[in-house]
Parts: sequence; structure tokens; C-alpha cells
Amino acid sequence: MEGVSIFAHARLDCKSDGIYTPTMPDAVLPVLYSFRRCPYAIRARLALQASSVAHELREVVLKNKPAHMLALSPKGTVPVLWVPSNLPAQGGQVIDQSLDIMLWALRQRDPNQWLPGSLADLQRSLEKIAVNDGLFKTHLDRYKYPNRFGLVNGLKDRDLASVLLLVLDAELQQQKFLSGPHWGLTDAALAPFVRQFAHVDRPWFNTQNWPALKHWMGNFETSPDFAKVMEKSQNEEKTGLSYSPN
Ligand SMILES: N[C@@H](CCC(=O)N[C@@H](CS)C(=O)NCC(=O)O)C(=O)O
Repeated sequence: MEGVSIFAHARLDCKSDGIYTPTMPDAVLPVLYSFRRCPYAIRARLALQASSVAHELREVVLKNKPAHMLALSPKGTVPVLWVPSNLPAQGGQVIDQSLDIMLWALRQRDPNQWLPGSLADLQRSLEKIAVNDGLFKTHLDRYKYPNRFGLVNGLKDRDLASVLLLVLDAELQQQKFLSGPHWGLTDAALAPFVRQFAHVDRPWFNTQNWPALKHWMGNFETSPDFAKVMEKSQNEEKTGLSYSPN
């Protein structure tokens, strides 16, 4: 599995690169900058949780991103995983693509065998994830936020996205999970996006003829793993505020 090109992460030593500033909080664990409802961040949290890699979760306010997060990853999207350089194993990394964070976490530990067992299976998984992150996400955004795209409504995009969901349903009629006989990388990478699609108009989603997909989605939404990654952080709970040190 080593050497797969998609797993290209930046190596960054904050201190020696001079990016480090005294305002940056020290960390004794890898830090995940996250936004609770973001489907990309949800998939990253699912994989980190599955791997049991200890980490610190920092929930951010998207309108007021922490300076430290932006220094690590100026493109300003969540999730961002920072593995500080003082950590013994694999220190000094910034990983700012959700799929790369999933792969990083599962390569540390993968007790439930979420990673595909062969390079060919990994390739197939990455292809499905690419369709989700590309075409499906494009239609999802236009369906959910038609005004942003100058559309009267998102129904055309809903129907185009549905074609892709019917493909998933057909697959789930053949095998229990998108990853095969057990839940894995492909399921965790796609489920938060399918859930977002379902939430745009739940009554409509529920009346569609994709029984296996609805079953798969229902199991995901009611799973303890999903509940755990959606828990509000203590800081958010107490103050209503997310992590924002600057
Ligand atoms: N390709 C990125 C996309 C991440 C992304 O677009 N995240 C959204 C939130 S769901 C974001 O941070 N947007 C920036 C913003 O809203 O300011 C990944 O896979 O991590």
C-alpha cells in the first residue's frame, strides 16, 4: 500500500521554517482542526476514531479560522491534521485533504481493516471516492444551495446526483457495504455526503426506490461511531463557541 500517489502530504516543520509564532499553542498530540457538520471533516474524524490514534480535536468557526490553522494550511479548508514536529513518530506533517487524513490514520492503525486489502481494491475505492468528491459533490452543492449558483431550484441537480446514488444502491444490493462484506474506507468516505444529500429533503429521499441505500444510510446514522464523531466538543457545549485562539 506504500507509495500510492494520492497520499501526498506536505512535510512542514513549523519551527525551522520560521512559520512558528509564540501565539501557536503547543501540542502533545496530533491536532485535527475540524468543523462538526462538514462532511469532509466527518470522514476524517470517522477514520481517526476507527484507528484509535490519540489526537486533539479543535472545532473551528469557519468565519473566524484560527491563525495557526491558516499558517499550517493557507487554503483555509477543514479538516487539517497537524502532527507537531516534537512528536516522535511521523512528526512535522500537515495533512489538509480529508482523504489523506483518513489514509494517514488508517495506516497508523487499522484494527477493523477499513483499508482495502489489495492495491487493485484500493484503486477501486479511490475511484468511487473521486466520483463522490467530484461529480456527486458538484450536484449536491447545486441541489442544496441553488441560489448560490443562480438556479431557480436544484431539482435538475438532485436528479443528476440521484443517478449516482442508484449506482450505489445497485452495488449495495450485491454486497452489504460499499467496501465489500464489512464497513470500510469507501463507506466512511461517502456516507457523510450521502447523508447531506438526504437531509436536503428527507421526505423525498425516503420515498425513492433505493432500498439498499436507505438501509445503509439508516445504519450509518444510527451507529454509535457516527454519534461519537458528531458529539459537541466540551468547549462548544459550554460556551457555544468553537476553538478560535486568535
Ligand atoms: N478537498 C478538501 C475540501 C474540504 C472543504 O471544502 N471543507 C469545507 C467545509 S465542508 C471548508 O473548509 N470550506 C472553507 C470555508 O467554508 O471557509 C478536503 O477533502 O479536505
